[in-house]
Amino acid sequence: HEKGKPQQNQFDFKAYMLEKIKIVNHALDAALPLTNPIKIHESMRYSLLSGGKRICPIVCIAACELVGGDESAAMPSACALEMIHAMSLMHDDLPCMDNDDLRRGKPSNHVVFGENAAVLAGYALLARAFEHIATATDGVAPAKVLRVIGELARLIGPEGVVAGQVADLKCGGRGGLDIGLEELEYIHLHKTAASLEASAVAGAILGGACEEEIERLRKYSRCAGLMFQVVDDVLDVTKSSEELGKTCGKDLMGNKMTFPKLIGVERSREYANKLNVEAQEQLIGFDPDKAAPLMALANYIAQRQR
Ligand code: GRG
Repeated sequence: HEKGKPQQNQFDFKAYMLEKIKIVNHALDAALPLTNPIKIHESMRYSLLSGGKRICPIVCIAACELVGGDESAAMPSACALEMIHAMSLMHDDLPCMDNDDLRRGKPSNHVVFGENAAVLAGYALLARAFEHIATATDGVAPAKVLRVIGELARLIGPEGVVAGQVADLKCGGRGGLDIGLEELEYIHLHKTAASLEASAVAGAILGGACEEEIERLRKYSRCAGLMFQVVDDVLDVTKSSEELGKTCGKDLMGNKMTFPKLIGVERSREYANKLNVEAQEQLIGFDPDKAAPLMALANYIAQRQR
């Protein structure tokens, strides 16, 4: 390959993602068979297997492989992370939370199965996620599996994703427009970045990373997670108004604080770029071939158009 060109330019990110999405989808299907009680399993499978970019599972697997582990060591945790992601989206869509009737272009879980089924299926997915890590992880020292369970529970629990959701609902309740940068970052570091952090840290632990590597991957994922939200906010204001009306009609009313509202579109773009650089800096020192997927993933988050 050409001299002096960064390795990630040669890396076929699209092919990598499509391949990993296929493997993850297959593992998810197998991890949650349709058994009794049928309705609750249908509801769980509806949200788990209805598309999605599978970013958390792929980060988990990529972090594991980056530090020299096998994909198989990370797969049960990768599936668990997607189960948790699916349950958080289901519960987020409920009338008592964000009250969204559409998810991924399809009717939300509670619209199809009813509110009580969506609440129960969410709890069931959360429990199943931890059961799956504990029972399906193979070839990894038990102490590592325990540490993964502890990290994951902490990052999605009352001081993690739940704390982010609480802060988000609280500021939405008072109109949402009187918060500052620090509070907005708090919300997104907890609501969005924490599950990416759990994914990278779990993958690193399962792959046999040393403490320094774990902390680098933690920082990478926090930067990438925050960047995801900054870019999302920028896309919301730059999308054509027609498309905006279709995809996020609620935000059109404007009672939600976003990075562009707080610091403007241009500075939001600069901030996203800064977070991308900071994320990628964490990967310096790793084998560049092995770091290519996470490098490319950060670029993808920075550059995505929808
Ligand atoms: C106990 C985990 C847990 C949650 C309960 C409901 C709730 C508390 C939290 C809501 C968290 C939430 C909805 C965060 C947003 C996460 C996010 C970035 C969603 C969009 O992710 P994408 O774009 O979605 O990766 P796809 O469709 O690609 O999977």
